[in-house]
Amino acid sequence: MFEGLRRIFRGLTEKISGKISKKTLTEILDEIFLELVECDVAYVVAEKIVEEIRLRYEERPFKNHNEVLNVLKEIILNILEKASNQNFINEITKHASKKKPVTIVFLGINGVGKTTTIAKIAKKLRDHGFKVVLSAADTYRAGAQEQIEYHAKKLNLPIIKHKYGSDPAAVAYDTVRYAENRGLDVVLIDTAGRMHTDIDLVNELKKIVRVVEPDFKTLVVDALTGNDALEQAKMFNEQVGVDNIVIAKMDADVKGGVALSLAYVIQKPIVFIGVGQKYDDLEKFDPQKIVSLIISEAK
Ligand SMILES: Nc1nc2c(ncn2[C@@H]2O[C@H](COP(=O)(O)OP(=O)(O)OP(=O)(O)O)[C@@H](O)[C@H]2O)c(=O)[nH]1
Ligand SMILES: [Mg+2]
Repeated sequence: MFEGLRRIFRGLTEKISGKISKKTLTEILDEIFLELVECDVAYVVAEKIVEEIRLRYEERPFKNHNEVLNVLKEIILNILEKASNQNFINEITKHASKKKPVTIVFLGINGVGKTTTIAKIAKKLRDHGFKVVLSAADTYRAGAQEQIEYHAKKLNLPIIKHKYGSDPAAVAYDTVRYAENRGLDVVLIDTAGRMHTDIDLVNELKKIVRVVEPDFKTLVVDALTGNDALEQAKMFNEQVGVDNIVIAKMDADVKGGVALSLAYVIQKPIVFIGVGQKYDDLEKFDPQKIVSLIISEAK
């Protein structure tokens, strides 16, 4: 994870510790800008990083490695912290104390990791003592129901499903009723992956949202899709509304820019990152930890 960004900042640290001319600084920063963009850092975010470094250097040239590292850490932390802080489990606890069940609809394009993320979150909630039910509201993709049923069995959780081709909003609605009747705490609603440009499927999502009025609309994006993840987040937010975000497949992404881009541009809570295919491969999004992965002393 984050190897690309780590390499860029290591190189940069070497180049700007010590006295350099304004012209050299500009050349170095131009190069860094392009490297950042190649690592999936959105244009505006790369620009922000480079300008911050320039300002800080012009205020006071960096004397040594340590000074550079401290400034870079501060800049990156500021960007990551734009994703407002939200402790997912605390948030669910808070909601559940007022109204049960807490309902969460998962959104995202095909194959990003929605169903896997639901299973991981279901396990986490179950382990925290919440009574969880899964909703197989992907009635569209062949094999989708069997996939989420498999997780329900493995995790020993109830699941509500209808036939393939049936109305996903009806499945979601039935799951909420089921939870209400049994006093369950949390409903996790799986949905069919859809391109954000597919109007019919987006309308179907809107219908689910109208019918169940979820407490959270959680967008799942795939770290490997780079800048497209940002476009997806913008579109889903405009079309359906997004309350918080999970970045899946961080483990498979060597670049790392997507976390910076989403945090800075979308400014919604990033609640988890997916770091593998197993149930426990879901970590809290921790800006401090990410900064220490990205900015580290060369070894
Ligand atoms: N390495 C890695 N793989 C993941 C992660 N999350 C999901 N996957 C894998 O990504 C693939 C797609 O995951 P799904 O959960 O089926 O994705 P989906 O969004 O539900 O897909 P559709 O239902 O087809 O839209 C599977 O092979 C998962 O095992 C992750 O954090 N890391
Ligand atoms: Mg799925």
